[in-house]
Amino acid sequence: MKSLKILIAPFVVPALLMLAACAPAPAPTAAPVAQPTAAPAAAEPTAAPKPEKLTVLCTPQEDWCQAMTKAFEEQTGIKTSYVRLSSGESLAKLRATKDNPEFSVWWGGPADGFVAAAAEDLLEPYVSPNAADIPAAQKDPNGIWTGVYVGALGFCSNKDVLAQLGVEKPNSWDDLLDPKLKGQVAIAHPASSGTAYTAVWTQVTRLGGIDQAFEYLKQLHQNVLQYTKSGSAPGQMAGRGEVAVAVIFSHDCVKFADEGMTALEVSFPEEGTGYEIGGVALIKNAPEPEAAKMWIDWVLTAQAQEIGPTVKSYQLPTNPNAKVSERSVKLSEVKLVDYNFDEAGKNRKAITQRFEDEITVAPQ
Ligand code: S7P
Repeated sequence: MKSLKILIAPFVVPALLMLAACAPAPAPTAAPVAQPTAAPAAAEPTAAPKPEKLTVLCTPQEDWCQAMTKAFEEQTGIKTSYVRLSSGESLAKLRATKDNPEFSVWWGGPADGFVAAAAEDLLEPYVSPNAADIPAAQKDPNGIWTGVYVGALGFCSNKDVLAQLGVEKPNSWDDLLDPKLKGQVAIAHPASSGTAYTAVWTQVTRLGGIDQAFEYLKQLHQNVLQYTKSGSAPGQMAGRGEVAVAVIFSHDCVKFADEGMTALEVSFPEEGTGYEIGGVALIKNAPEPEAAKMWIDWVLTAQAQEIGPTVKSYQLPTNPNAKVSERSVKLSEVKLVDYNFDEAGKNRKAITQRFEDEITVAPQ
């Protein structure tokens, strides 16, 4: 029987280690909302009118999107609405509405999705003054995207189902290939889901190439019951006992367990796992650019980054002054692969197409 091992990360970037080790910040009492700094080149001496509304493209969990937009609206008076879409869906939406964008800012989802969007000229660089607080490894130096949270990918298992199957909690990527787990693994489709794409790029990184990753994914396909649209949905399937193991971000598994799916437990692969830097970015030709910049300034503050745990979203904050929930999985406690967000983002289109062509159509 394998035991769960929590290993010290040899590859995690020093800035991430610093993040995990940071001390709790003082309570964020009445922190002022940062104001956008970049004045137009030929600014008139009169003050610009206050933005009235903002539409956010929101990728994390629905309740976090709600809590964030509500808090921003209360603090700024800007009428703020959102639409929740998965990462790949967000990319497709931005692509389809490129000439007439519906959204001004994209908040949440792994950074490689933002890299992919930038490669298609869908984003507008914006270096927030508050980005100075965010570690260099967690932001694009040119302000294409800035990190707002981080979290590790993991296995989210239903211990009752595992017990019925006579299978131990998985501690390795190869454990997911156990024939006893046929039809018992769920993961999202990487074309729609940033979570699933993180899982795919993790294979590329740990196995040393795209072809090798597809070899593994073909084997895994034999045990996969379903590729869902949303990245966290497999965790809920495991929570309901529909499958034994879900491959999702570990913080989503903790959230579902805290919300009542008490048979769920998190484990990590000993070989190393991938992680995300959740990003925020200004959308090119945004209809509400000033409000979008105010949103970006605000989501980088410690105060805004402490809202997540109030709705059981336990991603780690990127602002070192934000308090870290004791329910958060610290990256320093997990063995991570050397995840290259730029490379992952640049390869996203080709890899997701190949996944569609080679994996989803393959017999089981
Ligand atoms: O649920 C929160 C979270 O896991 O969702 C984001 C995720 O990538 C979006 O969902 P998709 O996988 O469906 O794209 C993560 O950034 C975030 O931590």
